[in-house]
Amino acid sequence: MNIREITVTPVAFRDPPLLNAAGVHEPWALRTIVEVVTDEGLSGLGETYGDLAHLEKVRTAAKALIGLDVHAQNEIYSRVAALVGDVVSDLHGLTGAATKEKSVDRVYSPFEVACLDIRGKALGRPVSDLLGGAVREAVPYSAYLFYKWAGHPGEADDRFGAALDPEGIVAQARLLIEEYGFRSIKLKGGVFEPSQEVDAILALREAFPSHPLRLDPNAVWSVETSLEVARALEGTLEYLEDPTAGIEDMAAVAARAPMPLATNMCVVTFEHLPPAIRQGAIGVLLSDHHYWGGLERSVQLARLCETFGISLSMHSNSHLGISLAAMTHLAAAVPNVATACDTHTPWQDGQDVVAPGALRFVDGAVPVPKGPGLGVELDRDALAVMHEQYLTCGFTARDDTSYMRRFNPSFTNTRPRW
Ligand code: GKR
Ligand code: MG
Repeated sequence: MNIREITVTPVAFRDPPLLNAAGVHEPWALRTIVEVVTDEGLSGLGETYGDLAHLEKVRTAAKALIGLDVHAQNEIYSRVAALVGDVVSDLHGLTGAATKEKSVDRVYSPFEVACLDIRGKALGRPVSDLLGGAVREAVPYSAYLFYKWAGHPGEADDRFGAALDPEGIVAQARLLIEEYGFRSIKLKGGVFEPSQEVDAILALREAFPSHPLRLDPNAVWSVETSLEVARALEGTLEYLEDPTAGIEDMAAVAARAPMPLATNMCVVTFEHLPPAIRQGAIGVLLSDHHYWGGLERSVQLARLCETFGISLSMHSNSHLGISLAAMTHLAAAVPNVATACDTHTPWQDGQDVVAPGALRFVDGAVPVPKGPGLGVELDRDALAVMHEQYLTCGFTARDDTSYMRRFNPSFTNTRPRW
């Protein structure tokens, strides 16, 4: 089963003004859709980031993989590694430092997922079977709350409305839980004074007494502030995500915080694991196959975490259904995913490149697609529309900070901020 052709299609879709430590989401989110076709006519899908520097690497890699067997993952990885010469970083910095290894893993990931999709189709088995077999029939996700403006400046308000204080956050949680049935809640913090964000968590606790809660300020607090927040939220949080920056400072907080610390920022590639484990910096790793080198490497990561007593959950960025399908197969096949995974799906509000029907939420969980491979099909009309949007939207890289500065010129993306 050799690769005959690879199509790489950048797409853009509408995104609400979600606030975070780096600024605010722009009106368009970007992704890249990868379709691999074999000489036997089987095709597989992958999805990755849409930033131009990354897209160019994906395009270059695609050309270098023609003719390779879809099972030859070591060879595919080496070819990608040979091409991704430099470190490719993103402008927002919300997924931690860029390294050479992470840059290679990010480019490799969509090809690996697409090849697994093909291998599953060839066998007539879901991707979760290729990863060891599903240990759960559905994967629970969390209600991922964001402080947000009512709408993008100059545009009509969106249907989610504003959420700029604890009441707004509780209202947003009610909406998402009502629509999706989520059974745990994550709040993206790092936007307001830490005490306001503590109040929002306490308001959520009161409104949803039995939903596990998490708070993630994307490392904008000092060690001192992190400890103050951790003490104020003792007994309230399932875990505190990336309160502060870097393995050393995370370890300093972890040593005295009453709850486990989680990260998708200080441990983002295999080389970060030894120092983080040595220093006891984290209790939970938020894996993400988009930068951990695909699904099989994420399974290997899960085994390592189990060995070292680190629990697992999953990180997300704005994404579409190919990613959701891949995340679901992965989390279904990894026994030690202990808590609900993150997803941005509700914020895409129905926009997708996959045909409707294969993915749905039942009580906050996505049933693992049963069809062969990823179990999702491309909606080619939707793909064409989203590609056209990419060509006309005027955005080529996610830049939450510059967009925020248009409305608040004194905003800076510095750490620590509090
Ligand atoms: O979408 O604004 C966002 C998030 O802040 C995202 O970019 C982060 O990478 O979800 C992420 C996180 O958990 O840090
Ligand atoms: Mg995070």
